[in-house]
Amino acid sequence: MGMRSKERGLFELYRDDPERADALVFNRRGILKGGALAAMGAAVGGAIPFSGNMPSGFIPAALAQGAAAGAAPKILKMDGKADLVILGDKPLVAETPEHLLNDDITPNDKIFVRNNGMVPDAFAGDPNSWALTIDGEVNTPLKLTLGELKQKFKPVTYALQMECGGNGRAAFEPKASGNQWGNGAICNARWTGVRLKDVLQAAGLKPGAVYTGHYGADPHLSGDTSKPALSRGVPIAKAMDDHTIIAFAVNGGPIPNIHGHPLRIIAPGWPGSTSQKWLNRIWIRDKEHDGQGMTGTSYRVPIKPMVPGDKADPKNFRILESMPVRSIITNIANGTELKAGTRLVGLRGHAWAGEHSVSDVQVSADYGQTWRKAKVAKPANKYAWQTWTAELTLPSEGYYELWVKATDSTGRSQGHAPGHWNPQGYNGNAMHRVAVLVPA
Ligand SMILES: Nc1nc2c(c(=O)[nH]1)N[C@H]1C(S)=C(S)[C@@H](COP(=O)(O)O)O[C@H]1N2
Ligand SMILES: [Mo]
Repeated sequence: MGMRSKERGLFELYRDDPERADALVFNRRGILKGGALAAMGAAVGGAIPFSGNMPSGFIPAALAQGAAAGAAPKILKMDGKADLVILGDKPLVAETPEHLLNDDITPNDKIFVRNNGMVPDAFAGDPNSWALTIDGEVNTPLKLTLGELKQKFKPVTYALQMECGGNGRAAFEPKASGNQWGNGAICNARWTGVRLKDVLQAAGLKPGAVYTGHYGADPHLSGDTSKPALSRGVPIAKAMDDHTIIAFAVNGGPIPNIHGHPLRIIAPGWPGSTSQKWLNRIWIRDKEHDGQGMTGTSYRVPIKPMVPGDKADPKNFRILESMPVRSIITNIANGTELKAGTRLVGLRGHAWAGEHSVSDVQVSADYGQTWRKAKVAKPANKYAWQTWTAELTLPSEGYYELWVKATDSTGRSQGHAPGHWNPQGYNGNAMHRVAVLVPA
């Protein structure tokens, strides 16, 4: 980690007052100033061969992410979990740094953690005795134990993305409220369960069925047991998708308690909040569900562009459904010092696009002046992320940023800053940037 804390001053200035840092470093036409170029080079730990391509207002990845002196990330210490970065303790929220997501199938220890309430005590009974109620707009309300679910319905196993609605939020400027996720609120594990569709067909949907409402056993943060910590849902069409499942296993074993043991929904490609953990009730609604997390501007995005920083009028918002296209570099950590003399860099990572597939991935080492196409693999199944590989050539020693951007099957891509600012920072899919240093 040779490029950390080379010069504390500029690190801290970029962290605390990026605008002033920018004014100090760039001149009014947005070109790096001579003395400042040297200062920035010192701050990032090496000369910057492609500094001429850096746009004004640009915060180098080495300074924008990772820990500056005195702000070391808090690492989750939990049995069965890798070194995730804690974003909040109450409720417990922890991000998987991008470079820990290199596996094609995310192992349990690397699944990010997002809670809205308290983590319930692990269910002490026989998991097969856990009960799930299906009621509301159905002909036959059902109360099924997990054992009965397994007996009555066909099990399916898929690799499925599960991504928090706020993934990428940290890139918004001005800051959006909520957990300041980098790009690590994503996992692609192999989930086993039964199709929600099969269970809803067994209950028989009434013609008035419009939306699902999900409930789990986790207590509200306030301790008030009459309030659910979170209760979101999906339109019936999404509930009837073959890949929306009620999962009782992940990666071949029971779901760990922190991830919703013994039963949860996985509604892939949609905000993770629709994937209810510790699931004990699905209420079929005759209107859009209005549970905890469904109203106001929660998990909602503006229907027309907002002035960044403006106050929101919930009237102009719609529910966030498909997650946006995103790509990450997973084989090199941000802030890596490569071997002296390195010129050819092999890159690898994943890309995904909510309801859509990824049609193109490109990488750049010169701040987006030139791009190289990556090889993109097909997904294991619909809603699995896609693994990509690429190579980049570096002309000399110095400080570089490796950038990646993906384009989805509808032509949407990623900018180097998140567009369409919104107060809670959804749909922020800025390119992932990884700073590397090639020492002299
Ligand atoms: N019961 C319950 N389910 C929940 C949540 C919660 O707080 N309570 N958080 C949701 C959110 S916002 C996300 S992103 C995912 C995270 O799942 P994970 O912690 O297994 O990664 O769970 C969802 N399901
Ligand atoms: Mo989330």
